[in-house]
Amino acid sequence: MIATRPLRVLLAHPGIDETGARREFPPWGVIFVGQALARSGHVVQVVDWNGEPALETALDRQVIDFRPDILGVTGKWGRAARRAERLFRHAAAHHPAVRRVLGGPLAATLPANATIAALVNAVLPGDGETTLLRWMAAGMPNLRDASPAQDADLGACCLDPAPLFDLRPYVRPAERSDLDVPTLFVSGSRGCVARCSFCYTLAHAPSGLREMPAPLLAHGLRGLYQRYGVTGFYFVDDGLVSRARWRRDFCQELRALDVPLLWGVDLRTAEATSATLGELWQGGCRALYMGFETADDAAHRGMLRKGPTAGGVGGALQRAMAMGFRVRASVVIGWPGESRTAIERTLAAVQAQPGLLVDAFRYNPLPNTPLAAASAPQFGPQHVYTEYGADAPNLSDCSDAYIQSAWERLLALANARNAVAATTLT
Ligand code: B12
Ligand code: SF4
Repeated sequence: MIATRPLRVLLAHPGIDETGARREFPPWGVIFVGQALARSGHVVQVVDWNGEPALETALDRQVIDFRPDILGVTGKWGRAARRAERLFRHAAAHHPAVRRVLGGPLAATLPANATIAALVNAVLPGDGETTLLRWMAAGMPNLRDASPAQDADLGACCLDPAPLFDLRPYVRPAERSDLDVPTLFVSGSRGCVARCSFCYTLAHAPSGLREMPAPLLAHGLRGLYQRYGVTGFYFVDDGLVSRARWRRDFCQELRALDVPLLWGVDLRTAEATSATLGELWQGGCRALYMGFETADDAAHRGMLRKGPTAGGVGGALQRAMAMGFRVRASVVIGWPGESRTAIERTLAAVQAQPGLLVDAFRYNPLPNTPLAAASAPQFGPQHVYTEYGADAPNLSDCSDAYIQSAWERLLALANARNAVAATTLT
């Protein structure tokens, strides 16, 4: 997989903030892609443009200083899509010799009519480490319908990207991680074991979960502790601890380390048995992100295809909180055909769990996901700009006015909860 000559590749995360340059989440996607390209002899520059107001000027500067052959950008729905589009539009108009590539979650869920699709030479879904190298080796052709690559060697990922990228600005007192120690957000896997009908992972990583080898990951965390003094890690992964054997190995590796590390991770409610929770706790896990989605357990098993949860979804959250985990849950209203009664039940269920931190969402139909198969094609070329919030289309059985008021109540609840939690952090 070697291109004819070393190429110069500028890899950018466009970020989501228009100003502020906040450094909270390292752009792991382009970091790992950059590592793979560098290992293959290419010359790489990785930039995080979160909070950069003058994206176009920043790109001009990189083109003059770094002289890239390729501009690769991580694509995600919402503000990130808008910012990626700005970069591609400017590059196409002012630096047409630079080949333009869109990767990341947006590449797997990109509507064919999206404005951004016409501004790039290639759309590469799945693992960028392999898909980008293959595209380069093929002579950088125009390419739209690539199938998602799922063959990156996760044993070659390195959690410390120095000197390619500096993680120091991302070590923070962890407002979002819910760990009370200096924390880094890290990534240790790809894909997910589950098949939820509304989720991008089916399109992005259809073959399921792949983890970094447990000893390598534990060793990587120890290295980050040594270099940056971080004692907390939050995994941004979708399903890192789903497989029992890997989870056991990882927890064992962490217990065997000579440094006390705390960590947090996403956990499916269906997996939150007392035994699994106990195992995670023993391994130093203290914070969990769980998909509550709706209080309607039948919808969980049916429409959402999330599988059965022992004692119901609310029961799983309670179990985890009772053991001492700090739990944050994604709560979604506006599911297709959802009734007012169902939404009120969800709001009441969240209200009834005072210790629960809440991420509030409105359902947004993503193309290439089973639940959106019927609805997604009807939206226009700007659909990729929608957040899972106030501007999401209303596919429920309720009026726009009711959805708006329910959304405001959910947001108020989430903000109040999360503000209280933030003040408890040291
Ligand atoms: C951290 C995170 C955030 C952070 C900020 C991220 C940032 N730095 O800007 C916060 C909390 C702010 C956030 C917010 C939102 N997020 Co978010 N977030 C994530 C999360 C958890 C981790 C991203 C990550 O680092 N992954 C690890 C790396 C290794 O994976 P990766 O980025 O996919 O990269 C690989 C490939 O995609 C590819 N690749 C990546 N970049 C490139 C570039 C090129 C050129 C190529 C070829 C390949 C390539 O190669 C990489 C290595 O294999 C993901 C879920 C996830 N696990 O990925 C969701 C996710 C990206 N978020 C998502 C969404 C929807 C949102 C929101 C819109 C939700 C909302 N409130 O409405 C908001 C708004 C964000 C926005 N408008 O951009 C969706 C995106 C769906 C989609 N199809 O676009 C995801 C996938 C979650 C989900 N399950 O739905 N998010
Ligand atoms: S468990 Fe989460 S990441 Fe996995 S398929 Fe379901 S919603 Fe997606």
